[in-house]
Amino acid sequence: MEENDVHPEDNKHTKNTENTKFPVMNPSTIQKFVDKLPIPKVLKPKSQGNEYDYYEIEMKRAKHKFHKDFKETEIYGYNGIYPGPTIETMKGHAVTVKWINNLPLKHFLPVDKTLHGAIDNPEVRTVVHLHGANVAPDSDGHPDAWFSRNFEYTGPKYSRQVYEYPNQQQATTLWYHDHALGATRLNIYAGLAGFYLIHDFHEQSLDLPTGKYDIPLMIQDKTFRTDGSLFYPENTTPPSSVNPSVVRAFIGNTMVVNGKVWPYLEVEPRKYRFRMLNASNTNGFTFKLSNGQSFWQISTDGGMIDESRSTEKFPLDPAERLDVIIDFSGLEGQTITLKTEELDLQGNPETFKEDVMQFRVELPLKGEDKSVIPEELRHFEKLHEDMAIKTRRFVMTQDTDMQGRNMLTLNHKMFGDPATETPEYDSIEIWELANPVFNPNSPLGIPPNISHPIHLHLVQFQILDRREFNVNNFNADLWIEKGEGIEYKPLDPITKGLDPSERGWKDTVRVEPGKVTRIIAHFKNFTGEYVWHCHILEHEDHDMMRPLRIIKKYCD
Ligand SMILES: [Cu+2]
Repeated sequence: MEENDVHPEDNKHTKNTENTKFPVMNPSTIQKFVDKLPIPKVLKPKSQGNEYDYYEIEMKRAKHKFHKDFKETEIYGYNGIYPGPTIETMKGHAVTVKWINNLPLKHFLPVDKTLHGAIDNPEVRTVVHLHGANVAPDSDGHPDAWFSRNFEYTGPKYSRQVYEYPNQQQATTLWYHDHALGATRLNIYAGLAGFYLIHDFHEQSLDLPTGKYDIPLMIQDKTFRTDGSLFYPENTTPPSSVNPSVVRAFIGNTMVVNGKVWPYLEVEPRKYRFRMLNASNTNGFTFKLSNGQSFWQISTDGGMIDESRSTEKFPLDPAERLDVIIDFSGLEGQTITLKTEELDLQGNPETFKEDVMQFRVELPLKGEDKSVIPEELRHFEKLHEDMAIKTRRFVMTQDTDMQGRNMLTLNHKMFGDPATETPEYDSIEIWELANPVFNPNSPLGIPPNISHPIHLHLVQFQILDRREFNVNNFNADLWIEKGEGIEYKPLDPITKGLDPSERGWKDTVRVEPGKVTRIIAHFKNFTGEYVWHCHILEHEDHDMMRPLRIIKKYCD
């Protein structure tokens, strides 16, 4: 694996390791559950108004303590902290943020200078995307709207310093993170990610656990060197002509929650709401509890589902969110571990990453738990197939870049190719996303069974179904063109091939191997230039991203 692929220049930009290469830390040497789970602080606005609040957030290099036994680690953080500060707001109350880049010009992680956006541009470029938000294009954090320190260098789509978030959508768990073209995988891995929570009156009327009983969990896999620094691979296998070079997948060997490696949380014997976010670069996880207890799911990416549902486990791919209630009442004195059910890319069990964090039911109950798990949560407005005026079809494809490296693409198109996804304003479309399984023995070395978490900016959509097809008898071109050349397998009429946890508003969907996943979206509220892409950061940085242009309808 890439983990052994250490380059002498790896630590060039860290202070205390000049020309020294520290090996990758063996995760078995790290003591688990010795650090308290940090809860990111809610940021106070710089000024408050009736119509909007104004914030300033500065991206800074900082030192961060990932584990009590580690030395301090160099990170990039919003306001110098990781995770970044949480922004909380009410629906209908706008937020404006001046995003300031005060980062160094040279990156401390290995920069691939051949990727789109990276050629002839400063190493450290940033732009902030509020993931899942319905915002105007010039505040969306277009990957080409990047800026370097003090706005000295800016990308071709850069237009403003202060971003505006109208917050007209329902209560939900969003997250903000870096989105600079060709640098996103490094910037998010370096620490540039934080929570953004929208509340509304309906949510407040439901008596859900709130305040200190409502906790966001940012879950990421990371790998460290023995000096405590963050490890990110330099090169790919097979050898590439480029060094450092983007990798096809990054799989860390530890689990980090809210910035601590394998933390614990002391809880009262009562109900808690956890807003779970998988903010990993590549890795998807299926979560469960060590005592077999059920979670109560109350939301998907875009907000509340119609009815709460009990589930023993649920999957979360990169960028997906899901809010759950865990009821610890009656569990006094017990320790429950949040676990994953994982296989690594080679199909072996993930020895270290099966543990995520611990809940210790050790705190005394402070007053009666008056929170409830409502059966009915919110009326859910279903988008029906016959509302769609257009169907588009996409295949997760493979190509070769200018350097001869293999890459993943969407319909064999590069990010810089002219926009083809141009929905009309206020129109509803169905998108069909096919993921053929590639030959596992092919020299491409791409894991054959990987799902691509496809993310559309601007909209929350719904998943219609996910249907298996015969990958050995698939004519991709004919299918894209005419919807023919495909042999579908039968679809379960009840489940429609979906996990029960994904029935709700989504902004990111798992395009699973060997299947066609169909989504339906209403492109409304704004027109202009957005993007859609795979949220495996190593894929989006290497062209698995396309323009999404919402165009005005012309009246006759
Ligand atoms: Cu992907």
